Amino acid sequence: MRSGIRLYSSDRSCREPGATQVVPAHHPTAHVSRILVTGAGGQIGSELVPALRERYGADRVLSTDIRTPAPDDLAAGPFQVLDATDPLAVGAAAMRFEADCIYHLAAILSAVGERDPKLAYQVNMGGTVAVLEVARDQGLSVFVPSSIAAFGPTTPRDGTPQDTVQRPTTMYGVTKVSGELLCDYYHLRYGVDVRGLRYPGIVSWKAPPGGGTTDWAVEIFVHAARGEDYTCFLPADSRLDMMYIPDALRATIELMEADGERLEHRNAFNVTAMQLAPRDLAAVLAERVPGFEVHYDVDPVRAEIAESWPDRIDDSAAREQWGWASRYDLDAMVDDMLENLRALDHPHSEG
Ligand code: NAD
Ligand code: AKB
Repeated sequence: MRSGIRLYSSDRSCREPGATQVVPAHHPTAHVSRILVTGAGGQIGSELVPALRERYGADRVLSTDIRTPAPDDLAAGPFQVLDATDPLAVGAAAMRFEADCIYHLAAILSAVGERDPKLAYQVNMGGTVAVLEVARDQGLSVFVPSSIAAFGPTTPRDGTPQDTVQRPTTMYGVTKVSGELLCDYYHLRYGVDVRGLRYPGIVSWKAPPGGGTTDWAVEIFVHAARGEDYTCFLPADSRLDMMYIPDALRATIELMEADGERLEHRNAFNVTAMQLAPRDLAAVLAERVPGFEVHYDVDPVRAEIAESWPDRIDDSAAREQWGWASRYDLDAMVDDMLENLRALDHPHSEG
């Protein structure tokens, strides 16, 4: 059990001030968090920040990114332009905001990372080290997401265990494994309460995805909601783990609120909700959108990346150690995605 060799015990996870609609309260002892979120303008951050604000209070969550958000998002709570790879700037922002927790989302994703591996290395490793150093210095807790990309072609593909071979073949994956190890090191060596999830591909409707291999699973919905056919860049049978954003947000907050003493693992937990290939989603969408068709124009780079990732990861460690369970299955996700996208005036599209 890894926690048995912990050098210090300074668990300062983000505890809730009171029950909200996002996740049920776990802790009777209210510890009111002040949270700094890096990379907050991305696919996950643009939904995690509102969820955190709903739970902890709008003025207790500082949204930061290198990009300035849209005016509506700016009005919703505090925002600061912040380069997550600059430790002095991150440290000053955390100090000024009196943060006790950082959710570190700033990253370059897999497809963009293969186009510019040096940038992926600089942002992903530079950002993670900067945030961990600030956390060590100021005694903050930290959430650092990993990914199914932390696995590689020599990893067992079906029922991928929590602890297994991790030899990824993308720069993104290399930074994710290195990030997991660094997070474990800062926990063991300095007692930093750092936790992480290996997110699968995240399906969401609010913000476009940021340049990953699983982006097709968002783009296909945007096209279907507009009544347009979709041309997919992965092969029809390329199956990967996926999760709908409400489950991803809940997993994130539940992990950060979990009792640290129960966590044998920390960086990072396998979590999944469903396994999807383009063919599967195409079939379910065609049932709901008459005439909807998916065509294939396979991008060999992204197809090879997808081929190197597992088909189905085993998330039993998360289930056992902090009670993780997904709620959205394929049908529930499809209905909710279509409803939300159709309600938008101009559904985004990267496709
Ligand atoms: P995204 O690409 O949509 O957003 C990343 C954000 O980081 C962007 O808003 C970008 O402007 C910002 N950013 C880039 N460089 C920065 C820097 N130097 N300083 C500050 N901000 C910077 O990514 P996402 O999908 O929201 O992913 C968030 C985290 O979750 C990442 O660590 C990613 O690896 C992980 N993850 C995402 C998925 C997914 O399907 N979305 C799956 C697995 C893991
Ligand atoms: C990507 O495709 O790069 C991300 C991920 C699974 O980490 N969505």
